[in-house]
Amino acid sequence: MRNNKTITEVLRSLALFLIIFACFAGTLTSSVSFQATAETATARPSANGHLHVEGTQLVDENGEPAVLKGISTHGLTWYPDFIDEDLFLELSKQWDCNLIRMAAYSSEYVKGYSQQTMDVLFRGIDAAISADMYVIVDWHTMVDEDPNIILKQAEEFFSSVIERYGSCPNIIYECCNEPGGDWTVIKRYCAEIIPFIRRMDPDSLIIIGTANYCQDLYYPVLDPVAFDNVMYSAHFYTASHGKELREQIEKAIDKGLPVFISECGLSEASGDGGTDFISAAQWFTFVNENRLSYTIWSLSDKDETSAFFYPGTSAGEALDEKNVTPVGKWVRSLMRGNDPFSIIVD
Ligand code: IDC
Repeated sequence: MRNNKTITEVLRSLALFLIIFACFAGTLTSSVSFQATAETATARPSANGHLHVEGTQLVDENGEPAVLKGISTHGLTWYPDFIDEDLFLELSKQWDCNLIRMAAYSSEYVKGYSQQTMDVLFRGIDAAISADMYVIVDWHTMVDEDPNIILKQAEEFFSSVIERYGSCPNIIYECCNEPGGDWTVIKRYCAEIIPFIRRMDPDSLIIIGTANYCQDLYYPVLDPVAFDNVMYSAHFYTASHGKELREQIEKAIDKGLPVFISECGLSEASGDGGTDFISAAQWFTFVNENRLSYTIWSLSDKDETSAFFYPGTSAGEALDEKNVTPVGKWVRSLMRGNDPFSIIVD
């Protein structure tokens, strides 16, 4: 028994070493591999490699359009059990997700939970890599935080990731989620953090959080950052936001702004309250028509409407039918490529 455990531990360490080595060598081979099809226009790191931005479109290593669709975790230190290798593999294979976003709350990191944050984050990145998914490393600042004030911690956070994974094609950086302050404040932060990341990972794709809960794209349209290969985030919650925000996003894209829906939800903006699946169908029809990439909140069993699993669900049983909430079922159907207006959940 003891010997078996030791052998498993050795094999696990060896596997991790190989993954990290492959990332550094730029020849990642994951335990599963998928081929993107024209119908879904999705992308997989093993087939499509490093992504970058051309005009307003995300494209793969060969310049072909790439669409990422996936799931956002809840706070990494609050729901660590769902950061699980087997679960990620199932989400990748059974739910057809090619993206997972790791929400590392900066408030937790600065409050003394930096080690816990990094442990769970690394476990999640490893799991995403072995499931052949792209992974967003999200420095999850909130609207009441000026990201400039915690710049040093942000630098420490991103450099730990890059030191470990190098220039891994799976990894996308979200330099801030829903930052506090107006666009001038956010732009000042970008002027520091983007060159910092790029010094270590020059070709990296970076998502920038915009003002007012990522619902204010006009300022970046008028006054974009001075770096290429960046996308600006827009966030929506289907029971709170509608046509007005869609029109704003569409106008921003028309004006040449590359937009990434780094977070959205099927509840009210609080993460709880009612659901609105008609609005969800309208939103995701819009998202698909514009070939936007997105993640949906949240991979958790928190007692709130936006969660995919009922309270008390364990990671091992998360995808069992009885544990998946109506929001989780809707998301699963969407991921599998169904027309948003055809999705009916009980
Ligand atoms: C919410 C969670 C909720 C938690 C709260 C505060 O759903 O359980 O108590 O954060 O930490 C966002 C944020 C995201 C929010 C989510 C729902 O990026 O952190 O999560 N939301 O309110 N922007 C718009 C909505």
